[in-house]
Amino acid sequence: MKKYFAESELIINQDRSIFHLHLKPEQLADRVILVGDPGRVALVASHFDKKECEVSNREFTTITGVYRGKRITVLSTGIGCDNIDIVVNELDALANIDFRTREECKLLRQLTLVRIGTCGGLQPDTPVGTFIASEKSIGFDGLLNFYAGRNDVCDLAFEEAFTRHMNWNQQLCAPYVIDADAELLDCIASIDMVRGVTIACGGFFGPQGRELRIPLADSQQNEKIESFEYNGYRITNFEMESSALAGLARLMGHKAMTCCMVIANRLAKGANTNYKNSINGLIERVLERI
Ligand code: R1P
Ligand code: URA
Repeated sequence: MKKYFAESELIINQDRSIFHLHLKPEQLADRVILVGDPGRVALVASHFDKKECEVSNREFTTITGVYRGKRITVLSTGIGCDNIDIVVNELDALANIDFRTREECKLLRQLTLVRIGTCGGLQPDTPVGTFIASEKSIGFDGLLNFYAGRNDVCDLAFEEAFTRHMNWNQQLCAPYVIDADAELLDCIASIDMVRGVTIACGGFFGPQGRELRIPLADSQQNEKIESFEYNGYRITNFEMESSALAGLARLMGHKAMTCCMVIANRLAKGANTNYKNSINGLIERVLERI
């Protein structure tokens, strides 16, 4: 029996676009670039040879166009894993649910999702300006724990080693460890990118060990993270979306990965706020390789 998705579960606007993204199924390309900042969408699309459509609602701005013969959709997610839950579920619905019948499509479409973001570097060899491709992501955000099948797609041995090393506080949600799509990673992450393990946090300050006026629950968190090693892996960077993206994509059968430019190095205590031009180098690489 085919699953039917009721009006409250799959919200479709009157113009047949999906609730938050305001996109229609035919406006979505198979190759999708996700960026946090809505302003980064125009920068990516400035490389397109042809623009097909531009749609905007809330923090979600989308342009679909063609880059050297490849049809690509670029879309902003805003900040945080909560938005990734919305974006990836709505992209999957656009690709794999028939909006007229509200049933799953007979032939499923696989999307290729690449996030281009900014991040904080955690190691001496990840200075400001480094491009880091997330081979694995550790979700501090808890999102994947709400979905069935989480244990089938996560690296449970890595989770066990990490929670033991961190002396994990049971008041926090369980961290989950998820791999990027291996084939996609090989396409995108050439020698000009460091492959690493990324922690995706549910916040920019406390969850990433930034202490302003309020003391942190664990003042040693970042030192423990920086010294963690498991099977040759060490943790390279903090951002806020890669784990939710890799995890949901894996459960849905899409290919996904994240690459970010380091704009702050937490060890050297330096930051670059003038990064908007230099991230163009990362965008050009992804457009060539996707
Ligand atoms: C925080 O400043 C934001 O920057 C990073 C984080 O993941 C978070 O979204 O990525 P973006 O530059 O893609 O937004
Ligand atoms: N984005 C983050 O989430 N953290 C940083 O330190 C920099 C960018």
